[in-house]
Amino acid sequence: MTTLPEYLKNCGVDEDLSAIISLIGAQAAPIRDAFISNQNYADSTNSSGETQAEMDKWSDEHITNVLAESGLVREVASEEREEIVKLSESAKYSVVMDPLDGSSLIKVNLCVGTIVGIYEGSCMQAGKDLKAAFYVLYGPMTTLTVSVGKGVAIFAQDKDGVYQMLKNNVKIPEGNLYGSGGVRTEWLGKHAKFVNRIENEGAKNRYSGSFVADFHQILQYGGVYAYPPSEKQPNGKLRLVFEVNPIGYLAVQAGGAVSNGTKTTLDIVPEDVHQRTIVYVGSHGMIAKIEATE
Ligand code: AHM
Ligand code: MG
Repeated sequence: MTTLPEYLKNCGVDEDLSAIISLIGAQAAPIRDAFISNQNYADSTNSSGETQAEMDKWSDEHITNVLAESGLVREVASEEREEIVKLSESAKYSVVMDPLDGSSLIKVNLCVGTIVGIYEGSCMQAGKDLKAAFYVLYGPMTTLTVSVGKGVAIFAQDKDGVYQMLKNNVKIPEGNLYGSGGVRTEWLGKHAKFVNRIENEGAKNRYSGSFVADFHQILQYGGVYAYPPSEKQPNGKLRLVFEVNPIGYLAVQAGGAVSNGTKTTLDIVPEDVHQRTIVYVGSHGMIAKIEATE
């Protein structure tokens, strides 16, 4: 079996990038341990105005501290922090992260995860310029799904904490699953028409409320994850930098696509680190259908 460090070496990834991926992957054990004593919501909101779970704050502080100590990271931008944190000025790479995505599901013990993107230079770059993207899923297994621009591979942690390859060259099949955020009665015309069309073509609804877990399913079974606009939230809910770019990059590396309903989100250079975007991510055919919907 190929381990994560072996895979990254075979892909020609440099030592610092490989070390950052492995270091964040290794935080799965302390993050899992922290769930039991951080079950509640905190008395604070994040920069998007959402109530933070204790685990949101815990994972954010924990990963940021580990990256600061490593000396390997120039900047960290986190969904849970207002400002970009400057770490080691001479370091080559910067990290963007949603330290705990799907955190409303912690209390009910459903699958949540950590989403990470890595850039050379600063954090404020278009998703197409990512050097690596990955997510760790805290499910029945701890898995790490990664791309360093050479396709997508999935690893699972063994009993010794080593990430062993489960699958290489993962390709999104066309599939017929869909998951859509928002409230159906608040969906606007284009999204409603799209869902109506794919349901009539046999698409089946599966949505957990954890983007990272819902995407992991789409990655392997095919279909589309969507967080559409509404009157109240014209740009949807998800954040471009921390959520949509890393997942979108992985989708494209798996032969799929990501879009705001009109064009790819990977070309957008962020103006605000917390900006939101409408997102459709998944199989090529599904993304072509939303883009073709008026
Ligand atoms: P989070 O990063 O605070 O967990 O928020 C993002 C989450 C996504 O994981 C998920 O797809 C979405 O919000 C669920 O939102 P909703 O409850 O509106 O369906
Ligand atoms: Mg999130």
